[in-house]
Amino acid sequence: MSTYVIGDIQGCYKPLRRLLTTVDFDPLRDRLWCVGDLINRGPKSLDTLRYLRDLGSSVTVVLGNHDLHFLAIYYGSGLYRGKDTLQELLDAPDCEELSDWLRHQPLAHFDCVEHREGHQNYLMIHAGVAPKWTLEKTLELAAEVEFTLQGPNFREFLDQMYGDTPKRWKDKLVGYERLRCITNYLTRMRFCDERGNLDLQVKEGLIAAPEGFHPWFEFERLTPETTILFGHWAALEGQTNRAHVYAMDTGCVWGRELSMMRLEDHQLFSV
Ligand SMILES: [Mn+2]
Repeated sequence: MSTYVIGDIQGCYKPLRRLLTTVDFDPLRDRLWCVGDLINRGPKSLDTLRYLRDLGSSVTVVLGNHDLHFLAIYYGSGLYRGKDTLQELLDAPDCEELSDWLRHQPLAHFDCVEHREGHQNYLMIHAGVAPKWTLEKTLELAAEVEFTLQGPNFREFLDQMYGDTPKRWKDKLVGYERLRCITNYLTRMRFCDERGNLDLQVKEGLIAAPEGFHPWFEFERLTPETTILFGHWAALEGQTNRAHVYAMDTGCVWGRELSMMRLEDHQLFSV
């Protein structure tokens, strides 16, 4: 059995299938972890979502900003944007089932994987974790959003989800401001400052850091006990310059590569 973590697929169904073929991926034996942004911007969101859903218990997904954006559109609160490529999915006869499956996926996933030299803990999130969050806190806060997204008020949450404020995490935040803030850290963050103030505008690589801001992973406190797997930031081109922090988005949807890492030996594969 092998466990593979794959970068942002964004509807790039053919590269996904090609990459899985190169490692002879077998859903009866192997596991596939997806860092989120399964769909949108690429050409085949419907095929991608059907395929991943049909992998059943052999797939583990965390939700990305594009996945949440799709849910907001489908359930009526999000506006379809010019660059979105979700129409085929929205028109599909099984869109309801696929949306329901997506809505029940987590925003953070923690697990232990056996290596040749023992075992390693992994945390997978789409974007990042706030500076002062511990592992336990990250999982608890993610669960608050998951609980809402899977509960009776999920439409109201999707309505309230958009927005760049609050700029910074505070334990005393309540209601939808609290849930929006958690969601922004876990699914949208690239740069923040040491107090956790978010910059949600800059999308380029490390040299584009606004004054006083740094990549979020310069502040994280989870490594080396836990290895972090994330996507969302294609401009990093897979490089974080930090041990135990793996940037899996290598910009397949922008004509670059789809990347995957085998967790048992950290071997990389890409198409
Ligand atoms: Mn993203």
